Amino acid sequence: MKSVRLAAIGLLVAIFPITTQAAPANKLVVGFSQIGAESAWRTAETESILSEAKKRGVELKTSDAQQKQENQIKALRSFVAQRVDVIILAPVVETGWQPVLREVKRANIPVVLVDRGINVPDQSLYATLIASDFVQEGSMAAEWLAKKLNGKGNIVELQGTTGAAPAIDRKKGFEEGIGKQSGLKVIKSQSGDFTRSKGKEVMEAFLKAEGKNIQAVYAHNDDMALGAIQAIEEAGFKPGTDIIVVSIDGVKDAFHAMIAGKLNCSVECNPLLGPAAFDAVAAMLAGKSVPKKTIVKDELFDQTNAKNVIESRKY
Ligand code: GYE
Repeated sequence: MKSVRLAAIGLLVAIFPITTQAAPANKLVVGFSQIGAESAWRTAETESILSEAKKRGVELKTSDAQQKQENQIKALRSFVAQRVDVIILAPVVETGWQPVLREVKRANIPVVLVDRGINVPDQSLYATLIASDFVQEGSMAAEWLAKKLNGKGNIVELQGTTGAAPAIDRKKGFEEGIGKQSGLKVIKSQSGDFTRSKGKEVMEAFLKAEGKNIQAVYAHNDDMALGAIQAIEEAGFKPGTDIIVVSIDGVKDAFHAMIAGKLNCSVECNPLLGPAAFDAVAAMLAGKSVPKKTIVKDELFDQTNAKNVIESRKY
């Protein structure tokens, strides 16, 4: 992919490098504020947006916020200053967006939210949200685990980034799911920030504190589960057997871990949002109305079907 670095917008660029896919003048210009590169899911989403922009001949300005909302706010302001036509925003957390989105609205730039939702009293501050149903993902994981444990056991939970929609909703959906089973208890719950290294670190602490008391791990994403699997092995237990491991995303490495017997189940969360995001952009620019929310459908995979579907997985 050909990308050139914008040179002339001073300090903002120095701190938050914005890369641009070159395109002829008068082409559509879209600003994409991405959260970071914390997980394999995130990388797949970025690639999907980049390749779809390229395919459609859209000039894309991309900014990586390194998991920090303040960086995303600065990126949005720089997109306004550069007068982009549309902004695609993957918001790291749910709250705190109202002031900057007001500025974006005043500049008449429509906002397409991808993958995570936000909490704003004024719904007119964004045009549309394209995302999975995270509450449902959490309850799918809970139902699967409840069955596996016959409704009895101690669970430790690795939460996603604090304040992020998928962390809040996957916790909620899981609690609702196991709530019905009185023998299931979440004995520890902490954020692993959706990363492999943090997932490992938090799991090490859980194992130190609870050891053999832990029957299962519920991780809000595959990367944290893969980190936890390492911690479990290093502590001398067998992941997938001594401790059941359930997570969300359905990335390739999760399929490899299921086939290896170390991960038990992964609820899919589709990151390939580029086509839907740019369909929404095109519809809006053509003056058509877009739905306020488009829910991406997800499936569940476990050790019984991982082998049969791994070849067909696209991320
Ligand atoms: O599950 C996780 C990522 O926002 C749905 O963010 C996304 C989540 C995804 O880092 O792996």
